[in-house]
Amino acid sequence: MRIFLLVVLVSILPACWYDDEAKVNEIAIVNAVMPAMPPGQTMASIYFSLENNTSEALVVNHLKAPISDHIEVHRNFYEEGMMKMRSVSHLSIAAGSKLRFEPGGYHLMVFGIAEPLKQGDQFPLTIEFEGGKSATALVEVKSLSL
Ligand SMILES: [Cu+2]
Repeated sequence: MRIFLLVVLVSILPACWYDDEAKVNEIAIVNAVMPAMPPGQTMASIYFSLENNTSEALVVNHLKAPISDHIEVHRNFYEEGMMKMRSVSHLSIAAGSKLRFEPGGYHLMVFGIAEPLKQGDQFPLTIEFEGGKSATALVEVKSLSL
């Protein structure tokens, strides 16, 4: 009888672990990086992939990081041959899709950074969505030439 119970437990446990992992990855912020900042600079961009593995569209509601209380979604565009950027007030990520935040496209813009961040620095980024869901990941500061 004891042996039988043990066998049952061992076969159930891996299934539970797998379930937990699937829940953690419902919404994922992948490969989040910020270019290292030159002295005197107070704003910077953040790039990453945002994966929506839920069955509903996600609408970005609020962006949080301890380095700033002012973070916006931006998008680059061309106008008269010049690369410009504008603030995006409504951003929706379709169910089961992935959105890349990358140079020349969508990015997060962080304002009012007190101390320029250096290569190797890290900080947490939280994206809150309408309806109460959220995702958090560590942003790594890297020397990137973009
Ligand atoms: Cu920008």
